[in-house]
Amino acid sequence: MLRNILARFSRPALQRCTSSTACQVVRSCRSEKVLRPPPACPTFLQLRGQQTLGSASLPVASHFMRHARALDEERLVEVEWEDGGQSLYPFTWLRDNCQCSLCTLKSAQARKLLMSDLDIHTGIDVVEVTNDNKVSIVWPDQHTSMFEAEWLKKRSFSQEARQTMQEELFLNERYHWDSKLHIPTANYQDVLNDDKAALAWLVALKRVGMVYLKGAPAELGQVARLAERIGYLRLTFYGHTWQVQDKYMANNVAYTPGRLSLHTDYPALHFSPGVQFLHCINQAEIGGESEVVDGFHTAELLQREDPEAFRLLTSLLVDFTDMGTDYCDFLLQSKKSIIDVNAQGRVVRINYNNATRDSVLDLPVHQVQPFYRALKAYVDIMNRPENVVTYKMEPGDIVTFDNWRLLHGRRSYVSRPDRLRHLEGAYLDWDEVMSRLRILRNSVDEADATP
Ligand code: OGA
Ligand code: NM2
Ligand code: ZN
Ligand code: ZN
Repeated sequence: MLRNILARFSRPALQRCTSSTACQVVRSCRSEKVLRPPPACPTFLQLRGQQTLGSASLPVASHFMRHARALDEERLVEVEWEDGGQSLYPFTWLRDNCQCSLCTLKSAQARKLLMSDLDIHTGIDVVEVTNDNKVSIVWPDQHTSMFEAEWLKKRSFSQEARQTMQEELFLNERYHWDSKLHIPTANYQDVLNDDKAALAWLVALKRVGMVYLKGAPAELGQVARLAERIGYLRLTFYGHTWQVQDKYMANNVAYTPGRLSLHTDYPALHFSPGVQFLHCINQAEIGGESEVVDGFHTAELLQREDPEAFRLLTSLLVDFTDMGTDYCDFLLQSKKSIIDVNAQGRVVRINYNNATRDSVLDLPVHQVQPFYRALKAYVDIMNRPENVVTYKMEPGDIVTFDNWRLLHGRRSYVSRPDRLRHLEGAYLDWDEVMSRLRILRNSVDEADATP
């Protein structure tokens, strides 16, 4: 069941997924279900109904226009579609988005028209539907604009159309999980070589927050190759890629054999890395198991169970610090709330590493104990066995995950010089990952549409 769900995420049209090999690309490594959507998210069934991933990017059946007219009072153009539906487009928006070569640089798909040249009170002289299914507009200064039906349809201002478009662009619907998660798994070589496998990987990375890749060579350089498959990696003070090993005079607790409690990486950066890759080159014989938790799921549990703690963790700014020498010398300071929510109150990022949380705490004295109580409440929820997924990486395994969402940890291990535990890591940002996802989706769609 999960396999189908994940495969479906990666496909532009649900019904086209049935026997395709893309369905096999990302699969769960344990059997039977568990992605449980939170109450705030649509259920699988609802998502199925919406078909949000693909409807706008598919080679859709043409939308024909019956009629277009100017509503001069409201300064809106009303388009009537063949199916009887109507869409409204503001005059100002239409003028701003004229597609002619004076107003748009075609080679960059970018606006040439300057804001200073846009009349935001413009009227319309003539509007009509042409024989080749375009809206033609003549503006009062006799400038002419042409808009294709498909182009207009996708940009409809209705609530439903906007939601469909935003979902296609950003894949914001997420699947929350607990300890019963079957980590989506794909083959490393497939992801490098096959576009459908790469697309399935990135879609599951966005939707679920984590994908396990198996079958990489147990040698350095693989996280960099994987980053190049996407675009480029994110350089930080720990280097382009970094080696998680027991190091003498470690500049980070990660470079010791000690236990790492559940954390997100690098809250000491105001813009922390969105995505993390960890590649196991060598594993310890004793210890070194990995733990992961869905930070969004657990944040929503906190919100439900302890609203006051949630309020404090989403509002109080906590200081983080990191200092040392690696790529070069560094002395970072940041201020973040442990849980970031967006304007709609939805959890969008977790910022928490207990090792780099600063002893400088910029709070009035009476807020200190309430802050600790709130943080403890969140950490207690994270650590509940029903929320934690545990696994032990083997040489050649790569875990790829959403560092804005997952908290990850590592059990302590017995360090042996003759069998050094060694992971190679790299960071990326979500903009680059989503860019590759959109490009892959377009090319996979096109390949599928070609008979
Ligand atoms: C880290 C980390 C995990 C591990 O280096 O930040 O989380 O298994 N490492 O060593
Ligand atoms: N490393 C693994 O926030 C952190 O310090 C996470 C970063 C050292 C690159 C660890
Ligand atoms: Zn123009
Ligand atoms: Zn880490």
